[in-house]
Amino acid sequence: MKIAIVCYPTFGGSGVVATELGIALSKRGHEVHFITYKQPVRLDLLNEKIFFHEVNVPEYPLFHFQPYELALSSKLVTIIKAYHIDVLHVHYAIPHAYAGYMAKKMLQQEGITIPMVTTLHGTDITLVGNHPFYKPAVTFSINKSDVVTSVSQSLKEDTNRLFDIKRKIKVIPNFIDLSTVKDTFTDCQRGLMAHEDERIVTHISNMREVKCIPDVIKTFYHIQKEIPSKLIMVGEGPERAPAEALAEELGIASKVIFLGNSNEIDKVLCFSDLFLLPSKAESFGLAALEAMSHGVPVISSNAGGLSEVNTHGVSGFLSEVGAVEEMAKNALVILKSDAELAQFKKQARTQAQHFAIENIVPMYEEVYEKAIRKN
Ligand code: GMT
Repeated sequence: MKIAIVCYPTFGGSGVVATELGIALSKRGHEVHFITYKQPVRLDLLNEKIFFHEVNVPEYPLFHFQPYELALSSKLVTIIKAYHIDVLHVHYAIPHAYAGYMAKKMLQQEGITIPMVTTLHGTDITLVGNHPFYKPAVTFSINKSDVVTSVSQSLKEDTNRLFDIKRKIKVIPNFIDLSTVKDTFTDCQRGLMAHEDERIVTHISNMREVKCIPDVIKTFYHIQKEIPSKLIMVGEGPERAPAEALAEELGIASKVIFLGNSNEIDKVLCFSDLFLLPSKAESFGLAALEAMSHGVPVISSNAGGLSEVNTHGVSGFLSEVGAVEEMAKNALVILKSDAELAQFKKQARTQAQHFAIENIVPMYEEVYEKAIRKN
């Protein structure tokens, strides 16, 4: 098949899933065309099966907001025609499903029909899409998609609760390519981050309000009172500076290391003992799955789809949003002894296998094939 993928090229989970999916599809013989405004961060290989088409939005002083949807839908029309694309897969409803629908309509005028698959990722539904400013357009473009998928059962339920959706939503969970997960790194730099006797606790996110960054710092505050430990914070976002200030205020700044954005999270996860994800909303929690695949147990909230990924008492523990003391208590259960930690690490890795890429990618292939047949 010839598949066009539209996604955000940044560090967010939806872009990561879209990129990994495209790479996996290309390895299975499909031709994949990424269409977005920048080369996706995880897309480091372009070859005869993987193409990248940049959407350019020239600055024009008349526009207070540059019309990205317009540029994207025009680019889609051009690429779909030039490469005879069979199926369009848009990740994240806003504004991709909207632009995709416009492209479909333009192509129809020329006698070309193409099915559009829309994958809902979370904030496009629970936070941004649900805002009255966007809701009518988001509802419309979801209903106009030929197939709608969501990354968890929880997100499917949220979508049906918050929007008037006429389409059946198919759940296709996010996935992980375990073959690329390295158990050992020759250059694993644990020694640069912590002393031999210290546990390493990690958090990775875009540091937005929804991630409850103060709860990460507070949970770690309770942990480090009981056991020698360090907290590694990976990512950038508006909550980073307040988190640095909070660490300072709590007197733990020397134990909290902010690394900024990184393309090498596997190198951080290889020396991590525990992952914290106390978000107040999380459709899936790809970062938690990535941690688990590296054998890092997860202490998370029970928001959204997190309970579909992290199993309480097995791959880690779940608590109510904001229950920082309980999260710290659970963290200490895991971290207190080498034997307990080893057991949870093993269980986390086993749990991650439920989301192995080889089980999930065929589900998308089936969706594409059906959509093309019905087109
Ligand atoms: O978590 C974010 O803020 C980024 C966001 C995105 O759109 O990239 O992540 C969402 O999609 C990921 C991939 O499907 C999910 O793993 C995240 O749970 C989801 N985030 C939220 O629902 C807050």
